[in-house]
Amino acid sequence: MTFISGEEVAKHNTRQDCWVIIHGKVYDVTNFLPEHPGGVKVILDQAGKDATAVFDPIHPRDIIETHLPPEACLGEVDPATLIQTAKVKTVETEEEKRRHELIKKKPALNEMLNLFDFEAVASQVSTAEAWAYYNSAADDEITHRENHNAFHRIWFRPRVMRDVTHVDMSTKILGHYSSFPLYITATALGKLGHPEGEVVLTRAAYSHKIIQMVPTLASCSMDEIANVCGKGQVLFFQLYANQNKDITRRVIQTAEAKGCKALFITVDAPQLGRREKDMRMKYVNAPPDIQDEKELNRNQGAARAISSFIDSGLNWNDLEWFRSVTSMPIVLKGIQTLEDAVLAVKYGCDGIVLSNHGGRQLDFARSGIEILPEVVEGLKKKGLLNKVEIYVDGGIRRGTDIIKAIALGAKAVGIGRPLLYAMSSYGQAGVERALQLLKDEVAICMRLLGANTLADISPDMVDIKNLATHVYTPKDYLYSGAYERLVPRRSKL
Ligand code: 173
Repeated sequence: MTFISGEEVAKHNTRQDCWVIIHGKVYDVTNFLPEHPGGVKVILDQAGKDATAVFDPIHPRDIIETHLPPEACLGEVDPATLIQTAKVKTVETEEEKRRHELIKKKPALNEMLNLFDFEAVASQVSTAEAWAYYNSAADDEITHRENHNAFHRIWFRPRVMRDVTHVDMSTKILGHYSSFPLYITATALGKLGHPEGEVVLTRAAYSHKIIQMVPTLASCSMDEIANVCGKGQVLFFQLYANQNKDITRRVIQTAEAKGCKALFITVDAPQLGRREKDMRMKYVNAPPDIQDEKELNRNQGAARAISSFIDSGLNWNDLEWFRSVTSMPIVLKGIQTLEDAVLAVKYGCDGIVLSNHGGRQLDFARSGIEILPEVVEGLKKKGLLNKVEIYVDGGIRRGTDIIKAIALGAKAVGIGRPLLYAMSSYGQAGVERALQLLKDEVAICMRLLGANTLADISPDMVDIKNLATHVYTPKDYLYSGAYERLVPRRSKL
């Protein structure tokens, strides 16, 4: 292996001649620049430098081997010069200093009593970028808040005088055992929240015997995730279809070969929603030389930076092609109407997720839980209900939320952000505790409802007469913050 000095690397810092250091290796990425899904600019910012810290949270380790020809690796950087780079890096910003103080003061894990506690801690101890990316949602974030609020419009009709000494909350999702009716849904960029990324969730899923859906845009590679799986652990795979069908095929087939048991195709994101918290973060952090309009358009937050590969042409006719490249069951993630639920069944899908992408896509999309009765009733009328499993995600924060979804006909629910918050603030132990808290809440809720098993939780145990009534006008924080009240002028007379 050739050794190259840091000074030498630094000379290759232009669009015509661009080298970067990643994990101690020097790469010539000049020819790759136009192909980078995140755009040229983000790489050019790192030209001639050690890009590892910027690279790691976004990319799985094996992406270099899969995207760059072997000759792009020019050698290893001289370790002596790397030490210098590391020294420069350890200068802490004020923001980081404050964060490290807060980390020292964070409550003990056993003080976390519900998922909101984790969210509160994560908002303090996460890096500004991680918080902006995980917490952000579309436009005025009205759907984001509505996702949880909708559960407040469902009330219980508990049954009493039943022997509830034993409760069994286990179920099967697409035929696979799950200790309770919840799976970890796909969320991108795990390493923003924790240096190890998604494998933290994989390990916690195993210890709780639940299923994890692996995201296309994980920070860990499929290999890294499969390698930490326990015996018999089940993974599903979430797909963002690539405009290049060969890549899509390869991604699906790799997931299947690594043992994933179902393909969840995301159908609600042909274009990424505007997540302004995320976008603003990049604006603040952008170096002064790219704070002009033209460059800013390319620099619209972590999500948009890596989303340009997504196929906005995805349509119902593609389902036949998906069937031809995989034998995994196919589930559409992001169904939001009965009409599309019917089409999903007609096109032979095995499941649907009623989801609005955690409120990150179309603001004013209804919550999954609100759509559930409409879909269940409609499919039942058409004799199609037994053809698909129905899942709901968005806004699940309590055991009672899970039971409400089960009562209304969901097979299971997905959960995303809350576990990222638990992971960002307390690592694997945090995720395990968050899941345990949910399990405890589910058990209590079942007992107090008079249900021994999930099958005993029936639609007549919930009162949904107000579910679809949006009686309260959602608060529009941006509008209210900007609105100037009309103050009548007082006459001086
Ligand atoms: O919600 C998201 O942030 C998301 O799904 C996504 C999509 C494309 C790139 C990065 C994240």
